[in-house]
Amino acid sequence: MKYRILVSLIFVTVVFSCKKDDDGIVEVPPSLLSDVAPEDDATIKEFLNTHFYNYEDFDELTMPEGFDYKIVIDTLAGDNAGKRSLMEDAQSVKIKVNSDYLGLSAGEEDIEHTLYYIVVREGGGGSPTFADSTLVRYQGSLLNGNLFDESQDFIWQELPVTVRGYGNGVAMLNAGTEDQIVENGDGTYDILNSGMGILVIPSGLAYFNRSGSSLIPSYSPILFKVELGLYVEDTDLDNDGIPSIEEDLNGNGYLYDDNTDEDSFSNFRDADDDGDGVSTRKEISDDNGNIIKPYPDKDGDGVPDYLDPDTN
Ligand SMILES: [Ca+2]
Ligand SMILES: [Ca+2]
Ligand SMILES: [Ca+2]
Ligand SMILES: [Ca+2]
Repeated sequence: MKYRILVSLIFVTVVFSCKKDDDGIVEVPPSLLSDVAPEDDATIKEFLNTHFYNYEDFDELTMPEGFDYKIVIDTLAGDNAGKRSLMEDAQSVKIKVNSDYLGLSAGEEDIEHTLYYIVVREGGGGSPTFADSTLVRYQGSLLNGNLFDESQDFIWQELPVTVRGYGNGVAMLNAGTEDQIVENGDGTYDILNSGMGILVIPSGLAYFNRSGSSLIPSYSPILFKVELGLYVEDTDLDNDGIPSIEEDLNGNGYLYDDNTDEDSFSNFRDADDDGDGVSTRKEISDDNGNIIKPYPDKDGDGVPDYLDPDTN
């Protein structure tokens, strides 16, 4: 017992004290989500209220000849002082975050975060879920405009990425449709009815105290310009027969915290979700390989076989 107390005291000292390590670098304890979330929200609102995007270029009536459909953000100042602010076009969603999601031991639960998004161009197709695969072009930057990542060509991207707010934000946009793909003759292509938007993400839905790269300081809200070309409906990333969206068992819009057998693979990447040695696909299929709905529950305990290590 004494030993356990000693161990936890050492743990507390190491994790929470400000100390100089061997390199002379001062370690700062992680800030609290509940402190950072309102600070980020104030920073983001200030940004949205003092900036605008080239919405007139996207309006058919005022679109310049040969417009390249690039989103440009600038400050509301000088000649542009009278433009419509980003805030006037912004919509938002609230997402609750626990500290353990960020690998922190602060024990904070359900800290509310606001994700802002602006639909710049309504896509002609449907909308993905946060669990789908999407064809996107994107630019990621800090609120001061410093670019940290981009893809100028369309790439396929699985939305359950590390930056949680990104997946939840892209899921608010509509994609284009395949019949509107036009080849440019140089290997690239455009999708004429793609959806376009701006996402502004608080750090608690992004990298928080981790710096995402040398270009992203800790506790940075980040911004993405996204063009959503296409998406795959009911993406099944581990090909186990259960669509990824259904592998969000606790229904919180996040896939990494659902892990029935507590192995190193979250359910959406685990082909044997309950770790009983029988694949999920086998546990939900008949002898001909057809998936049975509702999913079989042999012992009738309310837990389907594929999530129940007692049955298969
Ligand atoms: Ca989840
Ligand atoms: Ca699975
Ligand atoms: Ca299984
Ligand atoms: Ca089972």
